[in-house]
Amino acid sequence: MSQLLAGKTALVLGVANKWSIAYAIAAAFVREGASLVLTYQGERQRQTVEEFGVELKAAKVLNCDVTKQEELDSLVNELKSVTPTLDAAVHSIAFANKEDLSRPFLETSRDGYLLAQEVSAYSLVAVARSVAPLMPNGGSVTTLTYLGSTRVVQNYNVMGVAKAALEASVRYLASELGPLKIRVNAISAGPIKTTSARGVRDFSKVLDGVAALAPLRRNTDPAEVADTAVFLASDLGRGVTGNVVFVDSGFQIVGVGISG
Ligand code: 1JT
Repeated sequence: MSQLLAGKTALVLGVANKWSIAYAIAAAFVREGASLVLTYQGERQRQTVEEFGVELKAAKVLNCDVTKQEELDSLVNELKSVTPTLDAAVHSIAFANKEDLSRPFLETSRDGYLLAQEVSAYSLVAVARSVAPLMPNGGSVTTLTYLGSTRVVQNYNVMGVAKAALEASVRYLASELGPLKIRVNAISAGPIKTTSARGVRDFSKVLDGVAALAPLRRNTDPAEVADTAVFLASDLGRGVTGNVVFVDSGFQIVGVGISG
């Protein structure tokens, strides 16, 4: 397109497979001229992500489980040997137990709640702390969120609470990292049929309901989310920090809708 990220190096965490939002973002970053470092979580995903690394001509593909501080520390060390500085980081990571996305929220276990918070919200703080020293010229950190953070969305439950913490973390991080010229933002994507979402009960009905009511009368394409991630990581986004940018066909503005 227009090489919006020419000369920039980006770290993308959260590629698991072809349907991952992080994969669409990595592909768009490469299209715009960025050099990539990808991470995978554990041996099970190693081969898949390494293949994407070859396809996308990534400078490096590294292991990183964001719940382990020592893995984040070694990620930083390995990053230093790949690139002197980093310009952008994309955090596209979330997890909750499947039963916590179907049982009543009231039944959420202590462990399930803490797990969702650790993987889906605290990890952004840990990643930002790790990458900030690699951004001496400033940079951009972008995470992915969902409307269930501020509205009650059936079944989203413990993930909604984790995304609320994630969005608040974006604001506090943006405030503290702003003086270092590091911007921190979230993209709130409309529902997308990723592998994570496939396990969610009645997800196809959610997609149909959203497409019927959204101003654009369709669902969200991962490529649209990726293009907004390009904007935020690029110089075009230089004045934007601490924000939640909705890429959801406009669904979030609708109060009472009449479908059809
Ligand atoms: C996780 C999952 C995080 C699914 C997610 C997610 N963020 C968005 N989705 C998709 C989704 C899910 C529901 C929904 C709308 C979108 C699954 C596993 C762990 C993390 O409800 C209408 C439930």
